[in-house]
Amino acid sequence: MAVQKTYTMIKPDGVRNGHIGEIINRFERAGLKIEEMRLEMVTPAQAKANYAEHEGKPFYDGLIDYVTSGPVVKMVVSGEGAVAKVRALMGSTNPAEAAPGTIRGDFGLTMDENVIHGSDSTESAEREIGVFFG
Ligand code: IDP
Ligand code: MG
Repeated sequence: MAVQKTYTMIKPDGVRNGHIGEIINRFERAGLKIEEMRLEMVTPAQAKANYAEHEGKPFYDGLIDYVTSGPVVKMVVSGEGAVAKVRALMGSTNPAEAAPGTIRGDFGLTMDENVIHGSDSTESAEREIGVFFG
């Protein structure tokens, strides 16, 4: 497995509910390195670019409203197999189904407020790093 970079973002509920430190701690404990980090809003253009694959789905408008509703923490992290490692630390999309010990399992509230985003492939990671840090 090669060293990879991935894009990950603590969503507005994760920031609002005070989980920034715990999440970064979990990344560092897992051997991931924080390469870039910004606490700021997601612009509407960034939200639409990041979630283009979901356009037209019933939850799309709510998702864009939610992810632009408050500050987030945008990060690029690197490490061996970083894409899959971040996804494993995140847990399943639906917090009700996410395993205990995962970020969504421990802090997730609902499908809409599920604490964290992480790129799902190296291709997505490259695209999303460009969207948020390009
Ligand atoms: P992922 O974040 O685990 O990659 P995706 O299926 O790519 O999951 O969905 C992107 C985001 O859209 C989810 O994290 C969640 O916030 C939201 N979402 C996905 N499916 C639903 C749904 O059925 N209802 C409400 N929100 C959803
Ligand atoms: Mg996804």
